[in-house]
Amino acid sequence: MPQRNNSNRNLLNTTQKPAFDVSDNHVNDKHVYQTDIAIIGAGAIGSLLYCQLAAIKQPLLLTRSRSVGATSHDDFSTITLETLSGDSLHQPCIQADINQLNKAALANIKLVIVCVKAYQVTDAISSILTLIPQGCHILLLHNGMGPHLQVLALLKQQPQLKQGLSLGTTSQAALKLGPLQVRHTGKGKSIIGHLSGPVMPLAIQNQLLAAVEDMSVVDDIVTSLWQKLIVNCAINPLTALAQCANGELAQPQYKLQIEAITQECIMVAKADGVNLSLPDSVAIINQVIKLTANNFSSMHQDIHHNRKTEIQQINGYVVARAAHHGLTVAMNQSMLTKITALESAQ
Ligand code: KPL
Repeated sequence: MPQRNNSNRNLLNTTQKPAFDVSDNHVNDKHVYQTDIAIIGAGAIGSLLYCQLAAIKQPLLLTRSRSVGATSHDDFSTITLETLSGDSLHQPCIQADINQLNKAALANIKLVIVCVKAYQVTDAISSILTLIPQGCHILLLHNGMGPHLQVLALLKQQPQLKQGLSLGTTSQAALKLGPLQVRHTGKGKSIIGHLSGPVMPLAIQNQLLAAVEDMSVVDDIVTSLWQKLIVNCAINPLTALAQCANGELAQPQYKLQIEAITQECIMVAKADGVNLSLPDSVAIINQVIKLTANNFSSMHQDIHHNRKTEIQQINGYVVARAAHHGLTVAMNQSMLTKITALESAQ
């Protein structure tokens, strides 16, 4: 069991300036959050990022209902992070229900980090778009690809909002232990990069880079996301179908399937203008299999817990882009069909 360390890190007991400048408990025009970064989504990665940012500057956690740990009249609660070394860090958590917010409350927000599941991104953006201030930057951080195209279309409809869009991905691993309790289970690189509109304000970007260990900015985020997508296209459905940990895919019987999935992805990426190498991609997949040997992929866990998976934004994205270019991707199609069948059987 990780050692508990409740003594000196409970920031709720400090005299820190509150990040919320009102005294009553109802969201109305007088409420203005004094934070400049908001995170949408209190899943494992959203909660982990929240804690990592909170160590530097108080962010705001936006969810669809404050049932994630707070009572309906309680915007202030505590979020607990179990660190890689087993310590428990307790930090103040300021959260709000997206459905109860108004524009004034978010007037100071300069960056919204969207950490919901890939299939929830468009809805989350639609809910928040009219609430965030003009020029507020949006960073999408989710598995798979595709939602960025819908978000780009939404932003195009409202050019007067001047919202910049960045994309990112993280290989940090985390496990949600409870409503406001998360365990950091693995180190990993995180990357972000600009996609459209005004760039992320430098001061905000620097806060993010300072808060998240091993996070960097890349010039060509779409290529990096394709590279990550290929890893997910191979590992996620195969582990979900075989109900195994990632390490099991090192067995020789998976070699041909992994290569076939990868080869198709590379063909489609190329048609999309992204050049990736087959040997390099297979080597990266094998490295991830080795490094995360004891982990269960997110799709394995989703199937295991009878949850909707991100198959449409993983192999489904490759199938959709292949169809767009008139290409055939039998292996990715087969993964999509099999996982969709598993989901509907649930
Ligand atoms: O991102 C992942 C996932 O599980 O979704 C991998 C890289 C496959 C690690 O488990």
